[in-house]
Amino acid sequence: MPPVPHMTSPADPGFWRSPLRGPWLTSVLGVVLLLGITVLFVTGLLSYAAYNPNLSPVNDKTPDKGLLGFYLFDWPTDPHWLYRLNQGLHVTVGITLIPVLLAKLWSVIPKLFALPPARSVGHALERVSLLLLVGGALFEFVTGVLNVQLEYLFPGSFYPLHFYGAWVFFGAFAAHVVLRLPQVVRVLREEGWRERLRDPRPEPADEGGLVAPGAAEPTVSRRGALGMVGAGSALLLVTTVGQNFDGPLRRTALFAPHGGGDPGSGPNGFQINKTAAKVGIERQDTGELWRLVVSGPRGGEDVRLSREDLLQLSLHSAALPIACVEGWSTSDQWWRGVRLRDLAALAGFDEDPPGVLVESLQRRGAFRKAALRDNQVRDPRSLLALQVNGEDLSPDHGYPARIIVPAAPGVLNTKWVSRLTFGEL
Ligand SMILES: Nc1nc2c(c(=O)[nH]1)N[C@H]1C(S)=C(S)[C@@H](COP(=O)(O)O)O[C@H]1N2
Ligand SMILES: [Mo]
Repeated sequence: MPPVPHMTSPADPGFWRSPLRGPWLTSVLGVVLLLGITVLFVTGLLSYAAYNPNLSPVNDKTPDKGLLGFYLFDWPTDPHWLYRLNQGLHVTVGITLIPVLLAKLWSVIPKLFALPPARSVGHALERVSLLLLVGGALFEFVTGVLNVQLEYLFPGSFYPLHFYGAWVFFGAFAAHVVLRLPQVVRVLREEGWRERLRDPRPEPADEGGLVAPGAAEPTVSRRGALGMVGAGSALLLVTTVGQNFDGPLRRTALFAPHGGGDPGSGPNGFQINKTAAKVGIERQDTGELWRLVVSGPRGGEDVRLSREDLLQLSLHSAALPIACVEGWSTSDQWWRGVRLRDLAALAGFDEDPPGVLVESLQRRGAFRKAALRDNQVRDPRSLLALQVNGEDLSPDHGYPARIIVPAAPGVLNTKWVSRLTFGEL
């Protein structure tokens, strides 16, 4: 039958003809998103706390996080894989949910175009909240994916964007869940899974207007449609999750950033995003003339140490991963170096060492400075590492010295360290 000419506007219910659309399909996808987005929100907030944003303005330039930062707490150093797990979950779940999110948006798209724009004040408010919901979801997923893919497209501004966006999105999301959950429970109870999956016919007409009045003949079953969404998610999962490991598994992470190229094998053969060359670290900066400057706050003398001097100090080992906010991480590596708390003692803090401001000799690009909290300085596994896996650090891993702290986000593990200032935070 040729299309009826006057049924061409998306605002017309007859425009949308898929027999699959209906409350049941939307509810199933909604339940998956409810679980997944809750994981994203919780791991996202934790990730932000892990970044020591309260030690601003060094770590974080989010202005007036004020009320939204109410929950911030001192990020612990145990278990040492805490950030690795948290961020692995955040990024992996986020990427895996993309097909589900798109399917969910597809399932309700007729509503986006429905006219009149508002039938009542209540209806108008609901539609505004849906705009925040859809806009917020797209914004969070797009900024998240861009950040993961392009290695901090917006280093300074990603955190505030993604953080504020998360709160707006989650507010609208929570309201949406409260409003819709009763209906979801009812629809899923009444319709039953098996029957609905098998039944190729449209769902019974609904008040919300999701079911197409003039539905076309089915070309794919609900089982097939959900199967395709699931297959899409599974494909993203298996091509993403490998970035949480080293070696051959990492090579299965097709979409993971490969900024530093192949790290090769050997003691220093684990993931590198930013190479020394990329951030302009020159050989002479890290050679004989390099000194670590350690200072305390009270106008005392700075202590200047060469790499030889550091190697004469008491050296300790710790097995710790690097785990980036982008969701990739390494397995535990054996780091060896000087304890941060021993360096604090050199700066005059024999007991109860305070936090420290770490500065790199790097002159351009982001992450040249990071602030660590007192609990991080005190942990005996927190090191100014000089070696890794039994060999000197490679230039790309931060030679002559880098920070490594248990359970901390990678961005706090400053490479090419040149100065430690204790107690000024
Ligand atoms: N000086 C300096 N240290 C740095 C960085 C940097 O860009 N410059 N990147 C940080 C980030 S974001 C991570 S995840 C870890 C590991 O990064 P890499 O893969 O570039 O070694 O190092 C951190 N230390
Ligand atoms: Mo990172």
